[in-house]
Amino acid sequence: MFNIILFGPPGSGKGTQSTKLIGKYGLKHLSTGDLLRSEIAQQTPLGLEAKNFIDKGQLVPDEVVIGMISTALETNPDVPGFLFDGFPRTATQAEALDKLLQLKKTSIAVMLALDVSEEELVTRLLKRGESSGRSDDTNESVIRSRIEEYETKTRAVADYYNQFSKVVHLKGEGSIDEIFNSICEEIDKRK
Ligand code: B4P
Repeated sequence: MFNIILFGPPGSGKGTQSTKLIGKYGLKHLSTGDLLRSEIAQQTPLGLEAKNFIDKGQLVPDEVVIGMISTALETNPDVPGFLFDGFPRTATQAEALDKLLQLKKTSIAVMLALDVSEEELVTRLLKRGESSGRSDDTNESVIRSRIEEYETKTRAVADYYNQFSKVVHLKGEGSIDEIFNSICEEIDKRK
């Protein structure tokens, strides 16, 4: 199995690049953002709980997202590998993921971190908010809260994987294809 994490602040292009990467490498895409939005759309108890956090620009509690990922790993036993997008977002989630992957006798090959300036992130997310209908993209103060959550809680995930020399930083500004090519170069070195 070949597993990668696509990492970066909100709006850094994780979702955009993931769509292209699964097409090329056949990995199973696990986006906690997409899974949570699907729970919200179906108005499940989990979705109703998650919505309260997402609408404020806050992270959803660790136990909720770890449970969702655990189920997704169990229900996809025969895939060539996973592409984790937007997960893990806290050090607790990173430790839980390592344990879950150990049970499957596999691990993370590399964490690819997209670096983008804060002003560019805000511009991209407000632009997406014009058409996406996403409650967390339309209000600048909610977007700033999401970036703050990233700075205070999510950056620690890079420190966690740095201990194992698994982090590669890539420029997340430029054309979508330029960024895609630089991600593929890093994956191809390791496959
Ligand atoms: P996510 O769904 O993960 O959303 P994101 O971080 O906003 O998006 P991403 O980085 O994928 O941006 P995209 O490619 O779409 O999370 C949403 C919320 O869910 C979180 O705030 C949190 O509340 C909750 N959540 C999710 N996972 C969680 C977890 N593990 N733990 C706790 N809570 C969790 O790109 C954004 C925009 O930029 C798009 O419009 C795109 O077209 C544009 N763009 C992309 N690349 C570009 C480029 N190169 N140039 C110009 N524009 C570009």
